[in-house]
Amino acid sequence: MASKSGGESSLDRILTLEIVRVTERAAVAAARLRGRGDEKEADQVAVDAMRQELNRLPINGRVVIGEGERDEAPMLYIGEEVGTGNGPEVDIALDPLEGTTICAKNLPNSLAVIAVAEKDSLLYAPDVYMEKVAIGPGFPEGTVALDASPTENINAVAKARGVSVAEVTACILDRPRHARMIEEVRATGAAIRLIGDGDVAGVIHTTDPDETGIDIYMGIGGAPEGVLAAAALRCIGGQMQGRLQLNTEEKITRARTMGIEDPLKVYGLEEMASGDVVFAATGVTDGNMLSGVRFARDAIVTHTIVMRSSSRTVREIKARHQDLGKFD
Ligand code: VTB
Repeated sequence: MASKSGGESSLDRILTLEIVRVTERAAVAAARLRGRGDEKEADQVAVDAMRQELNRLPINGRVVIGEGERDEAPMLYIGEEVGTGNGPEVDIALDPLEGTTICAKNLPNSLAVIAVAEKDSLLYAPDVYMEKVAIGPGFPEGTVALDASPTENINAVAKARGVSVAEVTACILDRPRHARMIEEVRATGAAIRLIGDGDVAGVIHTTDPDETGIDIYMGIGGAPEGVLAAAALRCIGGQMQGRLQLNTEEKITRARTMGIEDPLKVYGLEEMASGDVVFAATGVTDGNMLSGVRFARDAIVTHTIVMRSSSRTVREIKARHQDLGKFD
């Protein structure tokens, strides 16, 4: 069996490069619809493209975080089997277009995202909200926690970095549900980067504050996006906690059928994504870390970050695709 701490793993290292094609292809498809105001269509073309490419991968894959339940998502639904069927059994979390609204409005940081993990190593999160807090690598373990207040978390980050609170920037989704949190964070003297969507990118941005200007992510976003972000942090490093928002009997029951017994549980990084995992994200629109797809006269240029938890290698792949027919 695969080891959980590096070393041997059922994931083939070749996959680390193979999955780049999957997000590249989804990103190119979605990028053609950037700024057209049609979120549904942009999502649909990204799903189609990702699925086609995914089915070429030499894996025995099962979608565990996908476009939704089978009856609501015709493709890449939870439980769908993908890949050629010849290869390791793996779990897949994906979001062919994370930030559909961002893409439709041609705003920064929409991505095509996938994580491929050893079987049974990703949290099977229902499609509910998740409360999240995340920081990048280089902090003492336990610097931030969901049970701490936003003020305490901001102060802890400032203290650990040896800077004043005024030099800390928190990334928060711009939603009415965050009004109190936003007020509290501003009262500390910290700055806030409000984002319209795209909290997978928001969490990843904490891993490179010099580049992105973001030190901490906090607030309530989608649970599937939480698992994807956790998979990314397992590879780059960083800390994250998540708590599902199971606030109705119906949600608690649904979660129980997915194996979640304690509705109030705080999940650490390793509990959301354990074992070996590879993660890739290609920029659709320009962003703080990744450039969006460029349509040049004779080529399509994509920018992807791809990484693997067992080796902690983080690669950036800027690809110039000259055979444009392959995207048809
Ligand atoms: C966030 C955001 C996503 O969903 O997770 C958000 O990062 C949460 O849901 O891009 P609400 O929009 O209901 O607040 C997305 O917007 C994608 O669905």
